[in-house]
Amino acid sequence: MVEWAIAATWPFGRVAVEAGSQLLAEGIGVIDAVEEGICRVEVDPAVDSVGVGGIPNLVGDVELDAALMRGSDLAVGAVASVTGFPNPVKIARLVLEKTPHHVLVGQGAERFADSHGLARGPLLTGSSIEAWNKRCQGIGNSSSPTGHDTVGVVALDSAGKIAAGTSTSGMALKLPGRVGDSPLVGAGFYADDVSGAAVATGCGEYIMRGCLSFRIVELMAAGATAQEACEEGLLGLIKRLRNSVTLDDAQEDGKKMAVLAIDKNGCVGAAANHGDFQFARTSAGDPVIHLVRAAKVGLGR
Ligand code: SD4
Repeated sequence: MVEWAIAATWPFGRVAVEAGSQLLAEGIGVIDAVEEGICRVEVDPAVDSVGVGGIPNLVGDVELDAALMRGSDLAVGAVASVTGFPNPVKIARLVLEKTPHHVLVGQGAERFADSHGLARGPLLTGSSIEAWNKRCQGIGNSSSPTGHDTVGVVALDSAGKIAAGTSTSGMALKLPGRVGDSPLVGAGFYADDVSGAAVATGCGEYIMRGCLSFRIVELMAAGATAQEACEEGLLGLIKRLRNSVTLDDAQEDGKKMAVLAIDKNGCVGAAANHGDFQFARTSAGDPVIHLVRAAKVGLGR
């Protein structure tokens, strides 16, 4: 029997790790643990970039992206541009389990969620409306697409099964219908029991150009540790894009990227092109929730 382990992006991922680890400790399957962990973050109105209280798009609607991937058979469920549902990851789970498809968007996803009786609920909160107004006026945060964080969760259960999941309101002031990396398999997430799982957070437009999560899982498949894979994968993308964009040591929010991975032994790694990325993790062997600052990678120019 392997030892379970779970990790989630950002300090707000602590509640995901808390909830998910309880299930893993009880022997509940990894996809349930990942989904439940993400659900907890989605319904927390204090997290201003995921689910309820998430960042509105350009016209003031909260459009959510979410996904789940099961590493045993590479099955995926994802939704994009969904409004009116506090838990888009629950829709993603239903897509994975109840349809022959992998991705549903917008109204189609919402109708599907209704047909399965998922709860609708308001996403805008007083503070998200206030933040949106300020952004539109260029107060505080600039009117550039700043302000965006994804909850990404990777986990291994005691049966050796791996899963990954994501949920986000995407980039602030995004165009209606804009889809980021978070619901795109291989870009924002990937999971394969044979080698490991990875999730990404940050500028989706750059992350998807490198299929970053898939790349990191492939590096683990080739023998890299989770830490080595995160550093090499992210640095490789930074190098590859350096002629068109400067992603090294990103100071601007809109250029930040970070990755988090778990290998098939439950070892966790992370990397970012800035110094602000922290993640939460715990495991059966060390059942305390640690908040860890990720290694910063860059070209050092
Ligand atoms: C997106 N990657 O929609 C997401 C946003 C994010 O940290 O994670 N920001 O592009």
